[in-house]
Amino acid sequence: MVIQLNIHVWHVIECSPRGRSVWVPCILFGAHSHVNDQRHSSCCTDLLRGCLGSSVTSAPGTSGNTSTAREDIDECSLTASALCAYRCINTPGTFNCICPEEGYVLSPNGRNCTDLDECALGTHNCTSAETCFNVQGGYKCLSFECPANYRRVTQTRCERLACQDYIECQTMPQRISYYQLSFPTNIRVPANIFRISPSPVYAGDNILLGITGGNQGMHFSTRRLNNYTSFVYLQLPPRGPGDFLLDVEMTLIRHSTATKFIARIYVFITGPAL
Ligand SMILES: [Ca+2]
Repeated sequence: MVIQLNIHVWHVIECSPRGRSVWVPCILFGAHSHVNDQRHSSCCTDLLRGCLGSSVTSAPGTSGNTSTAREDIDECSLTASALCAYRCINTPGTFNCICPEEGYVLSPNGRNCTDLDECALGTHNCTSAETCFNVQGGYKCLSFECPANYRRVTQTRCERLACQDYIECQTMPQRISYYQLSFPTNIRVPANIFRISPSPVYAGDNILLGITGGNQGMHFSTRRLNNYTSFVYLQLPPRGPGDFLLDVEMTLIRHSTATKFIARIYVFITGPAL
């Protein structure tokens, strides 16, 4: 038997191997909503009639009761959390998923929202002196500044020009490097987010790592893997989306000489994927 759902009813009941029934959107079965799988047909017939009542019709050419009733079902209220990743809009006879007005486009499955990469699309408004960095639901315009007595060697790296004496050479970072990363608020903690190690590594190298700025709320900390490898990690779950610019200082002790390096890490915590 082929059961055809009335086109105004966008749900079908799926019969699981254990005999339980669950609501699933008809879209999973295609636009025509045919339930022609033998796995479904035997047990779903009665369930469909029982739950959807007069809205179920039999396909032409098959036996069965036929009704022309057209009662709208508010799919959004029935399964509000399951149908749409962001927001469900009920309409007569069906429903639509929508996405936030900016930063997303509806995914091909009609339920999820895909982030727009404004940097790749060229729809950002960053200046020519800034670098565009794509994040979930938006983008960031970043500027990588080199302080006095440093020269820019790449777009994201500054090298110290000179140091006057031994003390200054020990305390003034030799290099300042910029990095950027992003993750959603529902990240599981603790989570390593950044690995730091000298390159290349020599026998006897030892590094000390510390966060010297930007760690509002003490969300981040450092931990050591071995003498020459450490991590910056997220130790507290984010309370919501937020931006950080962490200053992470690495002191490399090599052949009894200490050299400082600074990693400036932009961290963008965004809302969860839609
Ligand atoms: Ca984006």
